[in-house]
Amino acid sequence: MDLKGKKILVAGLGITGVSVTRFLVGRGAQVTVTDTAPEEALYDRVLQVRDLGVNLMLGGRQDKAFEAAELIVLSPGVPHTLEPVRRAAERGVPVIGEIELAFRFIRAPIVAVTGTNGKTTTTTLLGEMLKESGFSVFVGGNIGTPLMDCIESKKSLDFVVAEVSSFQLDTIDRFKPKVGLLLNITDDHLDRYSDFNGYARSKARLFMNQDRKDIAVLNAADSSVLSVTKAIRSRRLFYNLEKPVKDGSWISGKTIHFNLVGTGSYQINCEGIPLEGRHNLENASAAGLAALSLGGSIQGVETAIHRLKGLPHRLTHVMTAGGIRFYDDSKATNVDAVIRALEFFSSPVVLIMGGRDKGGSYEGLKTQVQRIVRHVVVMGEAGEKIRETLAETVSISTASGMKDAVQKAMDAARAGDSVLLSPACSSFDMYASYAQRGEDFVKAVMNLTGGRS
Ligand code: UMA
Repeated sequence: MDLKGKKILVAGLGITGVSVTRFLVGRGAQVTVTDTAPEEALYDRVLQVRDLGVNLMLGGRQDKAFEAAELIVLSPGVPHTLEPVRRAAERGVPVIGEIELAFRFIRAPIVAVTGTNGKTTTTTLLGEMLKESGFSVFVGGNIGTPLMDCIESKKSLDFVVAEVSSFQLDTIDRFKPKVGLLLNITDDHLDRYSDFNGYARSKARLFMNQDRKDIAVLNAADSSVLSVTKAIRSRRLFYNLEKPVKDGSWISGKTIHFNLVGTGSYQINCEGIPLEGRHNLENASAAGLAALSLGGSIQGVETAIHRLKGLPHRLTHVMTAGGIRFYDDSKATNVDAVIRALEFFSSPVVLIMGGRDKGGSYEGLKTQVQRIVRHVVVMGEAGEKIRETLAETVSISTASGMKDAVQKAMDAARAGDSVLLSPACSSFDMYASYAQRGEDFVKAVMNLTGGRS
């Protein structure tokens, strides 16, 4: 792809925009960067690109910039359905995302992981399995490090392991992973897609350029995954099966079994691994299949499964005070993730939920809430909608912010209960990220309990 002298618009100055801008300037492109936020709000990021000689158009509408571009690179947070983007595409201007641009320059085979939940854990595990098998690996994408960042690295890479979101898949063109993993599809991001099918179709784009030599690792227990991948050309490896299979993986008790045509049969005992819960056995099965199919060793796969500790803000035990256990699950930004978290508990839970609504329904929570939740505290923009859905199932109070939410949860909890932050919503009404929300929860817990167990 020749970028020299090309007029390129980079839309969005977040982590992605900064990396893309640096890369394009390095390749001699004439870059304009737009962001709808004002300069004051983007201060740190403006500093990172200011001296690169790019044209910055910040705040307000930027239709003119879209009209002048010969190529548009969208950040994942900028919908490809925006009016100026659509008009440019209709005029024949290529509109791509960062992972597509990166794909054109990355030489190592790409392994890409998508799904509604479990992406980050699976991506991290897979990276570790390949490293433990002796390969040189870059891990990036939606996990927080743009894929572009591996291109200028001097290190020669055996594999690039990428976590990819539906937003990123919306703007691919030729992106073709050697191995693609689709973990599950449940309601999420319905504020950005017309309906569930639109979201599911976007996930299936992961496989659209794969051929018979490529591999799709698919969750056999997820009917939406099966339905959107019926027509793909790739070799399919199924996991999360109950019974032995010829080419795939199944789970019995705490043991994961792998059977791969041309590779062999293996089993791994997962008793006592740090990643708890059935869903993590599923994540480990998916990652293991991918690693083994790429030549990873069973020892490498096993070592990574036994070593990897839980990632931050995913059902993380913060502390125990006055007999009440506090858990930070701020990463649970959709209903399915909250259900998974509640399944983990066998004693009553006081649940803190809410944030920015994503357009789905909270109905799916009712069974688990009825089973194990003593009280719900709602907050943020979605608070009222959650209250309306669960009002007849459980007692509910409304909090003005995180500190108030933790206080109300402590008032409702009894010794032996757990207080769980598992919001089912994005954080963007109150915080810059789920991580910041989780940190605020931990701070409130520390303040209100005096930080003592
Ligand atoms: N912006 C515009 N116009 C718009 C919308 C946004 O100019 O119409 C601007 C915003 O003002 C902001 C910038 O775009 O300054 C932000 O861009 P971005 O939202 O794409 O954020 P990045 O910092 O580039 O982070 C993105 C991913 N963010 C999203 O998908 C929302 C990060 O995933 C990812 O780690 C990073 O690229 C590197 O690949 C985060 C995420 O929440 C963790 N992902 C969603 C999820 O996991 O559910 C998909």
